[in-house]
Amino acid sequence: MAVVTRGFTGRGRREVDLPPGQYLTDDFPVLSAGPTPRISLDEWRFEVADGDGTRQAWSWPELLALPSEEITTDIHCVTKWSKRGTHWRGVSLDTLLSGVDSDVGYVMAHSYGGYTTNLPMADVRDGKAWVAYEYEGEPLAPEHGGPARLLVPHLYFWKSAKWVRGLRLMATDEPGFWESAGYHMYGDPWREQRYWGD
Ligand SMILES: Nc1nc2c(c(=O)[nH]1)N[C@H]1C(S)=C(S)[C@@H](COP(=O)(O)O)O[C@H]1N2
Ligand SMILES: [Mo]
Repeated sequence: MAVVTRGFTGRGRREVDLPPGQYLTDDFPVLSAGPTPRISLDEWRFEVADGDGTRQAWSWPELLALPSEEITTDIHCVTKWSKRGTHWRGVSLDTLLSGVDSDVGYVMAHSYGGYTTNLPMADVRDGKAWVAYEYEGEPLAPEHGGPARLLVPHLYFWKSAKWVRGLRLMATDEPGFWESAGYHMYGDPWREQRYWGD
């Protein structure tokens, strides 16, 4: 049986430290389940909604006034491309969730345009998730989720909701858009959790 060493490609790109089944790309593919929604910054809001009707909302200037962070991270799409060392700027969800009960187990991210994706609360806290509004030093392009998207790079990239408009807190886990269509409820690329049953 042939032994194939996958540490390097022909072009010398490192493929070690990539999640199983992924390949590297230098492109930034656009993956959207529908048309790109256009949101005017005057009307843009990011909202955190509790089950009991409590809401907190930030306008666009209010979001920009919050402390922001620079994030350098690899990203991994379930369609098998990965991209190294992407640079973002955004507000940590630790900041946006600081007023929220830490007992809440899950959140549903909601997007302008109707997309949803579910995440455990633990996965959007402790420096693991952001509302990102810059990519490579420029305002985030509409096709990539601008004005702002979720960035949760330790999970497959479908969890990083583009055109994010808020989080709804949930006591129990519920599937979002792709999860209802067979994608994994959690989506850890390192455990190759692409679909139900993985
Ligand atoms: N609102 C919204 N967010 C979304 C999607 C989508 O269709 N709608 N696609 C997801 C998927 S499957 C991926 S891989 C990434 C793609 O982000 P990109 O288009 O910036 O590469 O966005 C995720 N977030
Ligand atoms: Mo994806």
